[in-house]
Amino acid sequence: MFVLQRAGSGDIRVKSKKALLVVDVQNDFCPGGALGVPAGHKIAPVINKYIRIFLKKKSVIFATRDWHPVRTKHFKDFGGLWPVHCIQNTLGAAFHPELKLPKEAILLYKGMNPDKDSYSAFHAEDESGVGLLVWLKRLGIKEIYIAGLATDYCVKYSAIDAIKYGLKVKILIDAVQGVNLKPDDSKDAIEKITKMGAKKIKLTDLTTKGRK
Ligand code: VGL
Ligand code: ZN
Repeated sequence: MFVLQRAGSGDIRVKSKKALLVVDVQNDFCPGGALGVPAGHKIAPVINKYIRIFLKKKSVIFATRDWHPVRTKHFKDFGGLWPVHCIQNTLGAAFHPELKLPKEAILLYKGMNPDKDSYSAFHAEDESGVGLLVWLKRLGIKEIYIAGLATDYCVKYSAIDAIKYGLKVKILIDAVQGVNLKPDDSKDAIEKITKMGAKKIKLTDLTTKGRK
């Protein structure tokens, strides 16, 4: 067992080679937010169930937040694709109130570079600047379960990177939602990452008796 001591929050007792990655479940990506995904908030209770399963197994849980400065090329006003969203330390950038993250979760931030779009959680880092890949290596994680927002951006690029880095990838199909700038974007994203080797799973695959 690997015990990681953390200042200010729970120690992490990692007994498992599997990790849960909760991507960008933030107010601005939920209905009413600056870039609201229509059913964004509906995945929070489902993710909470996954969180309880992973906690029970002493698996590590990561949660990313899109965390932008006021000026960034990511925003339409400065040449990018998106309306202003997830500005650092605003309510829009806060986790959705229904998401119940445990104190042991490792929080990661991304999108701070004003000159770049960065969607993948592998561009995210913790408050000390330690990135996701370093964390995964430290903890010996071989397999990552991905949930969150948005299917066609951060979830997609995180999955692609995870596969490139040699991890086994599971997409929690009942716990992701997409932006769909084009109507089929999320469907295409899932198709692409499953072709690359990610597997789709849902809650009952983990809770049904007789599982391996
Ligand atoms: C995202 C659009 C803009 C994401 C971030 O995290 O999926 N999408 N910024
Ligand atoms: Zn963003």
